Amino acid sequence: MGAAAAATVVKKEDVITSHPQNNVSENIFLKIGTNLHHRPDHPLGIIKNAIFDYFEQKNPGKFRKFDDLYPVVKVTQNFDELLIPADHVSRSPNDTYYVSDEAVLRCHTSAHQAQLLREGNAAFLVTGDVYRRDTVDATHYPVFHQMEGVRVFEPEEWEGAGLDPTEYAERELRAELEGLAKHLFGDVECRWDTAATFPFTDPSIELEILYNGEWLEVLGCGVMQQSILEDNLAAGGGKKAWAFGLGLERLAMVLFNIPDIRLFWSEDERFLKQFKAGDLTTTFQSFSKFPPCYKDMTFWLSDEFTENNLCEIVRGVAGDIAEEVKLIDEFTHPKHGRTSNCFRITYRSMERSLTDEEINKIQDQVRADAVTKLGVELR
Ligand code: FA5
Ligand code: MG
Repeated sequence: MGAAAAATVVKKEDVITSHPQNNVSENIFLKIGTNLHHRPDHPLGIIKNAIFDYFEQKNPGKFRKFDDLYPVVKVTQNFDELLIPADHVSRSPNDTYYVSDEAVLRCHTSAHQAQLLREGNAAFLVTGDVYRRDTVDATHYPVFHQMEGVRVFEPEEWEGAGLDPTEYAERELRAELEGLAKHLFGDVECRWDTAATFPFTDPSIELEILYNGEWLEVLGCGVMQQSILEDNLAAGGGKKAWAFGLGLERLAMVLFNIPDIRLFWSEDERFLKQFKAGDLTTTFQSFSKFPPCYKDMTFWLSDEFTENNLCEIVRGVAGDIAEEVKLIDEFTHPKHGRTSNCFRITYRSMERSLTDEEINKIQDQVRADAVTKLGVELR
C-alpha cells in the first residue's frame, strides 16, 4: 500500500489513559487492530476490493490506495482541518471517543484528507476502521469501516467541458458513484438526498439505496470546500475536488443481504465460510433464528444521561448480544417536572440460544451501571 501506511499496532495505554476526557472503553480497545477490511475472504474485504476494481477499471492507475493508516488521530485532523466548527455536535464526547483532549479515535476517514493532500496526493482512496458512540440497532455499530475517496481536477478539465468548476466536480462525482452502485449492485434503486450538509463540502449530498423496503444511507459526499484545497495542496486554490465517504458495512449489507451489522464481527464458521474472495454473488443464509428477549427499563433522567451513554453501558455489559436499544415511552411529571424514559432493550445472539438466567443477570448489571455511572433513578 502507500508510503504513508503504518502498521496498526495499538497498545492499551495508547488509547485508555488517565486523561479526564478519555472515554474509550475496554470493548472498543479490543476491536482496534482487527482490520476486518484486510481479510480478502471477509465481506468487508470483498466489498473493498470490488470498489478498488471499479475505480481501477474506470481510471487505471489514478487512485493511490491507503489501507492501514493509524486510527488514533489528532483532534485537528478529525475536525479543524475539515472546517468543523468548535461547537459542532460531532465533537461532543457523547459522540466521539477521546483519547485525550488532543487525540481521538477517528470518527471518519475524512480525518486523513488534509494530510494526504499535503503529501501531494491528488486522487486517493483511504479505507479504515472508524469509531463513534452511537445507537444500538441492526445498522449501527460503534466500530465500522469507511472508504474515503478524493479526486482533484485541473482547470483544463472543467474548461474542456465548458462547465463551472463546482458544477463539473459535482457532475463527475455523481457519475462516479452512480457507476459504483451499478458495478456493485446491478439494478438497484438509488436516490440522492440533497438536504445533507457537511462543513467540509459544498454542495453536500448523500446516496441512499432501497434495502428491505427502506431507504438506507450508504455514503456522504460533495464538492470539497475550496479553502481545504488552498490550505493543503500546492496551487490548490486554482483546482477543484470532490470527496466521498462511504460505509462499507452498509454496502455489504445490501450486497450480501446481511441483516445485522454485528455479524461482521462474528468468528463463527457458519458466517465466514459463506464468503469467498472476489465473489459478489453470495446471498447470506441465516443460520440462526434464535428468539429475541426484550427487557424494558424505566427511570427518571439525570444530567449525565444521554441515549449514547446508555447504549455504551449496554454494549459494555452485553457485548454483541445487544441487538437494539430503543426509547419506547417518555413522560414528564406534571408537578415536579422530571422526565422519565422507558427503554426497550432487545437481546439476541446470532449464534446460540440465551438462557433467562443469563439475560436477567445482564439486565441487572445494566440497571446497576445506569444508576452508578449515569445517576438515573430507576422506577
Ligand atoms: C461522514 O462520515 C463524512 N465524513 C462523509 C463524507 C466524506 C462527506 C467526504 C463528504 C465528503 P456520515 O456520518 O454520514 O458522513 O457517514 C458516512 C457513512 O458511514 C454513512 O452514510 C453510513 O454508510 C456509514 N455510517 C455512519 N454511521 C455508522 C454507524 N454507526 N454504523 C455503520 N455505518 C455507519
Ligand atoms: Mg450521514
